[in-house]
Amino acid sequence: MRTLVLIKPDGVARSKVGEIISRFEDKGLKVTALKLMRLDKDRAERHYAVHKGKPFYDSLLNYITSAPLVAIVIEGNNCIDIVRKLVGATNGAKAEPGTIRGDFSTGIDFNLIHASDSEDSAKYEIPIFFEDREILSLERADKDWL
Ligand code: FUP
Repeated sequence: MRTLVLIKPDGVARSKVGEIISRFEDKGLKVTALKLMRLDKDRAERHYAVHKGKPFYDSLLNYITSAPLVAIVIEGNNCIDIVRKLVGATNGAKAEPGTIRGDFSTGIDFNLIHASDSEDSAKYEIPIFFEDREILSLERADKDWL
């Protein structure tokens, strides 16, 4: 199973890339693709197509394209649910302490991170950021313990 994680422009600008990736690695998940990139408007519109027409859509697009982000493919058992739990509630003010948003965000406008919410979403979102050949097949050295 795969999921897409984005460390959004605030997470990159606030130098939280290492800490955020560590949370997924510490949990026992695998990073199988990783890219620092500036998202163009076309890809941002595809990624957030489900939110088109909503009041926050334009500001969301501005935010996600405003500066570099880090796109990551994560793999592992139940990775979609596990990653969503580690990320926390959408609004950082409501997210539990110990989650990424709960620890680093105070609101909904800048909430540091995106994570696919279902297998269908992951299958839709991953190709927006990565070609198949950019997602590597690799094993963790500690795989027998995870
Ligand atoms: P999440 O799955 O937790 O990332 O949240 P959503 O897919 O519902 O929303 C995507 C992004 O839209 C959020 F990260 C922030 C933004 N958003 C708002 O700005 N206002 C809202 O009311 C809902 C979402």
